[in-house]
Amino acid sequence: MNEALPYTFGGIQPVPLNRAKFVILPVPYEATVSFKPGTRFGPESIIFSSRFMELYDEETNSEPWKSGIITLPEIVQEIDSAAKMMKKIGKYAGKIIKKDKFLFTLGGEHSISFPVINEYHKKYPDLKIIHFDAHADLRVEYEGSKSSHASVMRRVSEIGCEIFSFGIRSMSKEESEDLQNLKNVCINFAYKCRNQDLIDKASALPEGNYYISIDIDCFDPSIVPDTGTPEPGGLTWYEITGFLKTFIQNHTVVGADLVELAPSHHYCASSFLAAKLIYKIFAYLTI
Ligand SMILES: [Mn+2]
Repeated sequence: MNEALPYTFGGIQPVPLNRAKFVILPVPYEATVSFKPGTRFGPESIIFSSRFMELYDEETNSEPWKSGIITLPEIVQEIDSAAKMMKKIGKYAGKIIKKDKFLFTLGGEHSISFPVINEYHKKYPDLKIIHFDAHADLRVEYEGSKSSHASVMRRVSEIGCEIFSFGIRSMSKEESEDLQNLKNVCINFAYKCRNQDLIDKASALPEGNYYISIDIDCFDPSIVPDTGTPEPGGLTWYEITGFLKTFIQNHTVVGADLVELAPSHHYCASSFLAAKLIYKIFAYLTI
């Protein structure tokens, strides 16, 4: 029994970078929130909760922590400039990606995904995106910002990545019209992502190198109320983990992020779910 529980993801004792398969990068960035604030507290709440998870995964009979998980210090927010912050995230992420690590970035608002995906795209020109979200995030710009959380998948589409979005149930008329011309974006609306239908879609996706971006608001608000814009009609734990298990078993996944958790307080179920979902992904990647 350890006498001290480290303040790291999973409460795991730090290992040197060369012995770690997984790297957690906390990015508590929040600048372009449109409804309920608080995503800047997402990473610390996920890490706090993760320290109380079981490190044995019963579903896969595995112990993902043995592959080596390290938690990096958080990236300090650049308050004056979104562009400066995006550049800083890209620089940090790029260093880890070059070392062939599986980078798992914790937001913060969804805009932080773009600089990380951009770095992965430099390494994997065929990079494809699995995007779980209530929102399409395809706006050209939002409230005058091209780096808004509501524009992140538009930016990703512009660099040429193929995007497969799941759980979408909120978008503007303009986004819907633009979708006709966005040939590299495939939207799976929430009402078509129910139960086994969603899991069946996982094995049908094309081969390639994938990055998974999870906006926590893809879950139904009855399961995850702690997010900036909770939309009714969301997905369940078993729908999303079922998809991820099947998808990861049949595809190559090189990086991931989880964003938009806006915790009410430290002990809530939303933060614990986020922590456990990340650890599940590590379990699926190691079996
Ligand atoms: Mn969203």
